[in-house]
Amino acid sequence: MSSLKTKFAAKAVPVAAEVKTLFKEYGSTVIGQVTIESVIDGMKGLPSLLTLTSKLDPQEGIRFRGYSIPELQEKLPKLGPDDEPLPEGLFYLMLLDELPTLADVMEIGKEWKDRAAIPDYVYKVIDAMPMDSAPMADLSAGILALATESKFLQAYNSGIGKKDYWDSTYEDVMTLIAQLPVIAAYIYRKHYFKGNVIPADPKLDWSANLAHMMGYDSPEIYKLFRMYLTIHADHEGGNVSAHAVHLVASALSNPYYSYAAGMLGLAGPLHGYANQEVVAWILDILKEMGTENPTKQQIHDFCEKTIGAGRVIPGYGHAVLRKTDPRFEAQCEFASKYCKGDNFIQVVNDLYEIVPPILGSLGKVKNPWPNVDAYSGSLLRHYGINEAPYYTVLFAVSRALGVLASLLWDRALGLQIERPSSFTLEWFQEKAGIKK
Ligand code: HAX
Repeated sequence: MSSLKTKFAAKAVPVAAEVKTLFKEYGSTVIGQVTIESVIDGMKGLPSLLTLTSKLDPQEGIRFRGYSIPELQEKLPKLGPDDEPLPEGLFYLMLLDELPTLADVMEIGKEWKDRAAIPDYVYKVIDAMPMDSAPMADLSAGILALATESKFLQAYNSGIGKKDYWDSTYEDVMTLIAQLPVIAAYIYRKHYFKGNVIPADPKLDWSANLAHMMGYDSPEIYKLFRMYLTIHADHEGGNVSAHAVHLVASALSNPYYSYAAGMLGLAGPLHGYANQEVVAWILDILKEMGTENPTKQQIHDFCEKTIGAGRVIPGYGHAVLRKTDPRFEAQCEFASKYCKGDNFIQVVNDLYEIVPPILGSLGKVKNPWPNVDAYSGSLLRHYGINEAPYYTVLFAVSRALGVLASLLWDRALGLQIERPSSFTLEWFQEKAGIKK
């Protein structure tokens, strides 16, 4: 057994006992109130999920096992003093609730390299997808093809008992995370480089290898990928992608099915697709104004036009956050260090000044501040990755770390099938006292 697996097994037993006590002895404790508004407004803020890996505070932003993004940048192991943390370390932290050493992180990196082989038929499935299929559809198809390899599925079919579910889930989670950069890079090269595939470099870490297999090699872009894959990893349990993974997995679907389902939620414009929409929308501004350097007034007018057309400004707003997303700030800091003089990034920075007052003036937008997706595409463009329809795939690779760490915990805690109740309109109207 790998030391990560041994440590997880040791950690999971007492935590599972705590959850059991909570359920058995304190199950009737009231923790919230369900209102008609909660239901119609998409259950926002309703305390209804148990997620250990991270918690989103509306005023402060995300904390992974209690650590903010700036704290992680300081405390997680890096390959050099001026580098970004390795996402392998964040995975360790989310799984074990302990900060890893560099040796712990290197061990995970090695385990992922050892598990990264992809069966040939998976590539054939991806190749069979038409060239105009969205890269996220290719990703989903590739992941579903991989599901035939699921150790959980095999173990379940062989009749293992509930208490052992976590063991084969661990195997799937680690293998899937290991395989994702290879599949993601394959999809990128298929769509944009005539299928001219670049093999992995065994000397590189998980993030740098993804950049390398996509065709981008420089110390700076490796740093960008380490940061990108760290900050997108998790956003507690209620966001669409994490919740969908948890929901589908609660039916004991294997990790491949569950992850693919969640990523199809990530592919929606109100979620991770926003990272590509932001870039497409800024390109529309530049095209309409006929310049690479629009004035603030021109940007302002375009924003008003977007709102006037009944559309949302992509990259702005959030269902839970009520301030500038710390993931936006981390990317902004990266850009100010490494991407000086970039016109496109200047537009992103100008938007940060222009959009919040416009959204604020509408009087209905709960959060006029930028989210993670407002910045990420412009950084990728800076390094020549201009293919916006692909961007959500990179988000999905990162999001695997959080949602699959959570799925493993779901199995270790023996969480039950999720099955809330739905009611008819008449039932709600009766409750509201409108109808008898
Ligand atoms: N531009 C214009 N209007 C906006 C807006 C924006 N960026 N954000 C919210 N609004 C509008 C809503 O559409 C809603 O209008 P109606 O009442 O007319 O329907 C109103 O303001 C109230 O919405 P809210 O309560 O503030 O926001 P929600 O919790 O309903 O939605 C969203 C949160 C993120 C979906 C929303 O802010 C939005 O559509 N943003 C743009 C898309 C985007 O950037 N998505 C990525 C979010 C982060 C993420 O998950 N990344 O993966």
